Amino acid sequence: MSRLVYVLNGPNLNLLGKRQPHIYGSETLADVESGCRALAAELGLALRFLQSNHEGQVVDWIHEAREAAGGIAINPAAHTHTSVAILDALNAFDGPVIEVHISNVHKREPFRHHSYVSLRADGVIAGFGTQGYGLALRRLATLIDAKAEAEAGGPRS
Ligand code: DHK
Repeated sequence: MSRLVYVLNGPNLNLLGKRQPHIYGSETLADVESGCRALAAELGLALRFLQSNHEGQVVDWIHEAREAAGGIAINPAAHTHTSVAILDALNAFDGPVIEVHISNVHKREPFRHHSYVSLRADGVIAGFGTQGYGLALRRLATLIDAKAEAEAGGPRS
């Protein structure tokens, strides 16, 4: 079981720290990436940390993850609420998937309350700010370990 994890970020997250800081906070995406890299090293995970404003690019990265990765953490941003294409791509991925939202989408406009990605996600984190990324990595590490154990025929002694 691969310990490589993809952390995928959708549209406008390149503006993190500058865009609506009262909602998304003041950390930049580069800050989030360096926090994730430090934690991944602690957890024994390798990381591919990516952002795109284009839906098809996110789909292509999920296809790439199918071949290489043990898990995916994804903040699909606005695509959360619209993208059957991203849901279909995630449905073609075998490992654990954790959906991350920086803000509490359920406290916001009604159109943000529905997520296509939640139909596939093994867990959803919302409203924990950028800390949610670290929580997602910890959960992925647990799920990847559990899957590896199950594949090896039970817990190691
Ligand atoms: C980020 C976005 O860009 C929004 O479109 C989502 C999500 C919420 C977040 O909270 O990280 O609705």
